[in-house]
Amino acid sequence: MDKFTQNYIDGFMAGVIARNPGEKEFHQAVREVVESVASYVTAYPHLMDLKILERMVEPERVVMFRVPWTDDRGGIHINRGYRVQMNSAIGPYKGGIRFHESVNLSIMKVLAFEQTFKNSLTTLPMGGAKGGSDFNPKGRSDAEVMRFCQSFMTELQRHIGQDTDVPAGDIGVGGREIGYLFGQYKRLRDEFTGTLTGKGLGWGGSRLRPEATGYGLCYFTEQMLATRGESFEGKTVLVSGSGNVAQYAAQKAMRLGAKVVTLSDSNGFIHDPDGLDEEKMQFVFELKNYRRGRIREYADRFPSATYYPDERPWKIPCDIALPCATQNEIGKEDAEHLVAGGCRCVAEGANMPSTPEAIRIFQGNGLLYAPGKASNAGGVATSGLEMTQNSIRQKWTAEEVDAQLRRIMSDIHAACLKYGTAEDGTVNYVKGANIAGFIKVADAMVDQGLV
Ligand code: NDP
Ligand code: 2IT
Repeated sequence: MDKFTQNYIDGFMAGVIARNPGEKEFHQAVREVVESVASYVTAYPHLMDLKILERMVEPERVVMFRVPWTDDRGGIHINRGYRVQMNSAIGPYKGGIRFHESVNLSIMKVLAFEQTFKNSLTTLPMGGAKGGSDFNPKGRSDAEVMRFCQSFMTELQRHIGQDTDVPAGDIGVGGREIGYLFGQYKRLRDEFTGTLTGKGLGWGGSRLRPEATGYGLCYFTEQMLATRGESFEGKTVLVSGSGNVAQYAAQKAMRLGAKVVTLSDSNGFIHDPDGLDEEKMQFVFELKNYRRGRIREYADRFPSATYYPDERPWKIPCDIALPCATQNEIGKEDAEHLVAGGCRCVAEGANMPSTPEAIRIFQGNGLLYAPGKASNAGGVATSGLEMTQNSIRQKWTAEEVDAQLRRIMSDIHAACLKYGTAEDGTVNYVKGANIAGFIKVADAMVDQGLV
């Protein structure tokens, strides 16, 4: 990198850190993007003159609000709600809602920032946003979750709409929560529109939206493996998490011929050397989605599996790792274990699961490595397809949605190759995804003037 570009990055990051003190996750996410796109920006000086990057790191709007609710015994709780509307240059704001005790403004800004580039990569017209609350749904009754969702939506509904901002699920927000949120939105606004995605199949949801993030991740991984003449067939795969993304990533990898040997939650992981099969998957769906149990129960049910409390799956030897739980779940040592265990491909189902040190280890050892904004974009892409179906008041078949999802993941992969292939033929998917995502948003911002 030339000295001018390096100085540009240093100066830019100093400004971001000064303006957003203490938000270390946000600094990390911005640095990764800026390091990827700086050469492009300095090569097109109008982007510097128009301060396009400076505008991109400043959310268009941030809403923070009080969410009061009562538990089943009448006790009063106060949580904090957020919606970060980051960028609307290429479409209405779009992004998930997360309910987890770790939610704070910095995490929301990171996810909204990442979402802007991810949504751009999908080829669909969607801007970037993220929302959520530090509410912890674990151990809460359905009635408590419903009252929380209703209180959350009572404020959020002022800020969203089918052509303004369209939320969806994320950690802690699945079909049950989207139902309660939609019900309250409809009641307060008196309109039945596609303002949320991930809706139930009988009331506006798209076929394959629940499956889309995990399936899309596997379609993207297939494309990565194909660049080296490989496939999922016969490969040993580690999956972390056991929620929405993990379940369908595991199911698809298994159906594509891989042996999936791990799943996890925040308490530990299970290792099943025999691999998952359809019966074991059904048990996991039922355990996690209906009984809301813990992954340790898998090892009670299937004697081929061992449960490891307080550990992550990354020490188990594998060919492919699909982290599908949460941010920063693969640190430096975990990455070293993966490399030592023979791993050749890491594709992220979660958002930012690998730390910058871990990514350097993957890239330094020649692994195929895909950042979540490219490899997990199938979820929001299918949300975009749900928006289209809602607008035209039609419902596509699973085959139609699946074909579109495959095409979109393939287009994202092609965009990563276009902008990320080095002269020696190696592919830097981080650089490719960041530049491809950036160009479309930047061009739209240039066209639309100083807003
Ligand atoms: P779920 O809530 O369905 O599942 C989350 C899973 O990750 C659970 O197994 C959970 O375990 C585990 N997990 C959550 N937080 C932690 C933590 N701090 N440490 C260890 N494990 C943790 O969420 P999703 O499957 O929807 O989301 C998973 C990831 O995928 C997130 O990064 C999300 O942003 C990303 N993503 C989701 C999309 C979607 O469409 N849903 C689309 C694109 C990305 P536990 O039960 O113990 O909390
Ligand atoms: O991180 C993500 O892309 C999501 N949680 C899905 C967002 C969406 O609008 O479907």
